[in-house]
Amino acid sequence: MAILNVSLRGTAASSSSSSLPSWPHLSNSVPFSLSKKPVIAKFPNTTILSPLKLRLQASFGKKTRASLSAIMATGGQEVLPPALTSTSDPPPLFDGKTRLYISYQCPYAQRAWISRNCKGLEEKIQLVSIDLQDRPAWYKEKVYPPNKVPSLEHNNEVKGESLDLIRYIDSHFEGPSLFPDDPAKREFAEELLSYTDSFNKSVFASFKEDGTEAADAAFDYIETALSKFEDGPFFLGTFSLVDIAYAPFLERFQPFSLEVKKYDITAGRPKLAAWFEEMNKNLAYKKTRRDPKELVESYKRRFLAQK
Ligand SMILES: N[C@@H](CCC(=O)N[C@@H](CS)C(=O)NCC(=O)O)C(=O)O
Repeated sequence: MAILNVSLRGTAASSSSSSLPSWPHLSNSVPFSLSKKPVIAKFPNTTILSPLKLRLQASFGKKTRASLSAIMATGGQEVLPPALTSTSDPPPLFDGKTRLYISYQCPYAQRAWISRNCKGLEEKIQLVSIDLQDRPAWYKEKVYPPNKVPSLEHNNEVKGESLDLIRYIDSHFEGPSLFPDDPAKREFAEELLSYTDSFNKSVFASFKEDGTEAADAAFDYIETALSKFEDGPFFLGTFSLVDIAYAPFLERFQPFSLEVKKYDITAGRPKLAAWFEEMNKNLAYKKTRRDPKELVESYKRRFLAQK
């Protein structure tokens, strides 16, 4: 087993051109192994293999990898690894591979996952799923001290924060650019990206109240934003990181509002309705989508229990 000792580079200043925080990795000596307790989540467009199937698949070696590439190239199903738990060993950290640590349930992680898929990086950036309810200690200790997902292991550093990561993935890897060159669009992109947190907060606040006033204003803002550029149905006209930043949250807000608040967020908002329609045609995004029923149930537990 290879033991890799790597020098400390603990500060953000020493990280690459980006201003993202990065964490040093100390050493790695533990082999990757599969979780004993797989979490099988439901995805309309994706398969999560059971550990047994995954082992079998690994043993098929190159041939399987080739067919996996073929599956990806044809835009078919991606085989997702099971979530790692407190009993799982870490992957062979800092071995030169690029890994995106996510939770399949996390909308922030989903942003980075969509960006990876949109750039066609399924084979270059390996997904590592973490069970947040039963988190492996090594994740905090060796990978990402803030102990949240998403994080990206790349070039012997680990970076986090979803909005920083989607920019990082876009600018540090090959694949179609997800950020426009046009200065007016770039400026609007910055405005929309900095609005995401307050947008989410307004909607979350409305979920804990009886009315929909707080959410109305937030969704109206989105409708107006979607009307600004007319060269396509997306926030900046054409598809971009802004759509990726909002999609995981809008994906949850729509079915929850409809079922629990009896509030159709697309009613009277034709641009938002068209945005959902176009987003749902995007295969890279669809592969990350959760079962809407599951999303609604999880939001019910989170918001209705507190009322
Ligand atoms: N601001 C962070 C938020 C990430 C975040 O809160 N992730 C959640 C899962 S959805 C998490 O890791 N929670 C674990 C914890 O807070 O201990 C980002 O945008 O990446």
